[in-house]
Amino acid sequence: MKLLVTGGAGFIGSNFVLYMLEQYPEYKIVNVDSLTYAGNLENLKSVESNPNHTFIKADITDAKMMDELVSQGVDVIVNFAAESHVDRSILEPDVFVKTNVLGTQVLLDAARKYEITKFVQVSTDEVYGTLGETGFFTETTPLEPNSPYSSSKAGGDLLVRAYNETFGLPVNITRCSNNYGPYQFPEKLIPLMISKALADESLPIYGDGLNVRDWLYVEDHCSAIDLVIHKGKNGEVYNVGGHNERTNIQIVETILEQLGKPGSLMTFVKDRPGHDRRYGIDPTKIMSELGWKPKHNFETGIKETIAWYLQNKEWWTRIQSGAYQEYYAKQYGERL
Ligand code: NAD
Ligand code: TDX
Repeated sequence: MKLLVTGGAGFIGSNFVLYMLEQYPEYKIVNVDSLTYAGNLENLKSVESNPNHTFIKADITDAKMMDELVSQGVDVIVNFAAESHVDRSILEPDVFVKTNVLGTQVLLDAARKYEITKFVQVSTDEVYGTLGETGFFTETTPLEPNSPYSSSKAGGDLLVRAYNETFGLPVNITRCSNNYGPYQFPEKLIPLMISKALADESLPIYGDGLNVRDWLYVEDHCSAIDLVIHKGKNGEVYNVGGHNERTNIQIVETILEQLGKPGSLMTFVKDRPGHDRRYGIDPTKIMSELGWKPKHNFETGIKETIAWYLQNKEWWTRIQSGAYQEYYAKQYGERL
């Protein structure tokens, strides 16, 4: 099988490429990534000389290039490429629409033209909007995205749905909850808080810190996508999550405790505009229909993740220079 994986130099995409090359040593992977601030070839060092992995630096909005790549015989496209950070989407929404909506349409056109066997759109629970204190997102929950990021992901999802209905393109959409694990860019909650705590700097908690996220170890997300590629029923959406809901304060307290740092580092700052209160995934469909089961529980997963960031300090300190500092000042400058 030949897979075209987009965004395979980012957090989840690179974990997925490494996972698939290990699971299926005979599969060929063409990894397309434009290497934005979030793309990092260091994540792929261990497969640099693997003849079944080819990296191509290209933008998914480049129709000519995507046409050329898909024309070379691709079975499945897995689309991870996206602008993925909610706070950045509030500062600069335009690139989110370009990559997440237009980029998806460009890939869908190439997929359709060369009649690939499946298009997998890696989406997010954020397209469903926000939950109250009870209930869960199911695949039939209406889409009510609240941020420029989530609305651009919802736009991409709707195009995927339309290409299935209108052109008969075989597709699946996965909607996963918050991921954590190795290679996550230190702008997202868990790696940001680990890096700040290690530097004995303030940990910026938005609002009252009681917003709830449903955390899944990245490898469990990869195994879900693997199953969807091989067993997903045409046109279906699959929610992915492991019932690991935590408030942001709980997450930060766990990190501080494990690093032996004081609670006084927690700093409550101005809330994120449009901040979704709670996400919670109902994964019944993928568990009962495809037999998916997460392997990692949060207690061990977070320990392993913290250990990874401690062992790979160079990986994230290199990232936290130049452009990252500018972003951090813009995002947190007035808040801290
Ligand atoms: P990430 O920001 O770490 O990685 C995104 C990758 O896409 C980067 O390597 C970047 O260089 C690449 N990219 C961006 N724009 C591109 C373009 N125009 N052309 C080609 N490549 C481009 O994101 P992530 O956290 O790994 O998320 C991957 C996917 O999973 C996204 O689609 C995201 O919406 C989805 N998702 C993420 C989470 C999460 O918790 N991180 C949860 C559910 C779904
Ligand atoms: O400095 C911070 N302080 C803070 O309190 C940051 C960066 C975040 N937060 C809060 C906001 C959220 O309630 O922590 C929670 C998690 O924030 P993020 O890590 O930015 O993730 P989130 O907004 O939930 O979105 C993530 O999960 C779904 C990913 O970034 C998306 O790509 C994915 O689709």
